[in-house]
Amino acid sequence: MKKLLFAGLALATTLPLAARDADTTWTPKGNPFCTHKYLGDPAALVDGDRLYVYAGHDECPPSKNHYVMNEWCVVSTTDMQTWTEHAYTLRADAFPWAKGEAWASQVVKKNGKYYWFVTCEHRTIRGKAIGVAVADSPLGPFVPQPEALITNDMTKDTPISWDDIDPTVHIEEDGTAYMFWGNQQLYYVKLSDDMTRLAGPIKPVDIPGVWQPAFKAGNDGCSSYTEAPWVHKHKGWYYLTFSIEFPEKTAYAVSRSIHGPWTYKGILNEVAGNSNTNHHAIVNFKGEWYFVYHNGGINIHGASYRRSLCIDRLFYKGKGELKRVQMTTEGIWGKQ
Ligand code: FUB
Repeated sequence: MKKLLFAGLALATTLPLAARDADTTWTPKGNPFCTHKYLGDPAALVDGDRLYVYAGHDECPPSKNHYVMNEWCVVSTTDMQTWTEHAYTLRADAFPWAKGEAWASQVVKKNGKYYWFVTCEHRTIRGKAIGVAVADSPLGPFVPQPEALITNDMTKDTPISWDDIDPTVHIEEDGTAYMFWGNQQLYYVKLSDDMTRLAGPIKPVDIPGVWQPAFKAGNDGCSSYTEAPWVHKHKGWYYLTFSIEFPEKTAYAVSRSIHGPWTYKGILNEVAGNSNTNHHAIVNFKGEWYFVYHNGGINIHGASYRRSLCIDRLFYKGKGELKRVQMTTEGIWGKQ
């Protein structure tokens, strides 16, 4: 196990320390908090006394500007101070139906099993698709299911081939799971009890005040939905957070039911430094709420296609409202 003790952000550079056969530990001093590797699209899971953050590996060379993403990585902590990047990675080409491209993902736990929902380019059906891999441990090994759950030919609300991306799964108290996803158009569907099949029709999600192609009538003066949904529940309110516009901000809507109706509440997080995307996760860990996100802030070469993980606090105002996130360099490690 390698120990990295960063003396400060001045040392935050791309260190060649991410050996695949060994865990790597370090103690962050601020945001971005993981600086030895470019990672984007964070998804958070609390299991036992550990917080896991699953993220896509941005491998785009500094001379290029497009996504090069072949695998997802896992970092975790028990105290927010000491972090570990685990040797285990899940590769997009491990999915038999996928051509590659490890876009956004999320891991959820149900009945003692772990389900890693992923976005990849489909091998035979043009466009992005969503699939799932299953494991007995949060660190795998995850076994990819043979077929994709959602393919581009199943959704017709946009003409684009990348509308089926960014899965996020919310599990109700009774165990019923719903998956939300989508670029430009937000969709949701009920999942089967074993989480590996659809258990109902795909439905578009209407958020009045947020423009999506299927809801053209509401276009006047609306923000436009882009991607990256996340659903969580707090004190009887469902919070649906998602990226709007481009470059992206995170916005949110609330409801008393997972099925809506959703009330748009506006911006939660502004454009994140040096990144055109604003992918996030919201998680409660040991009694505190956190906003996990990416920016392009690694010195050197950080950018929209070489993103890095950040964490700041999330606060509720009450009555279904959130305080706007304050992105900070100190993150959760400096004075609040
Ligand atoms: O990482 C590729 C894509 O960028 C994700 O799927 C989107 O959410 C955006 O972050």
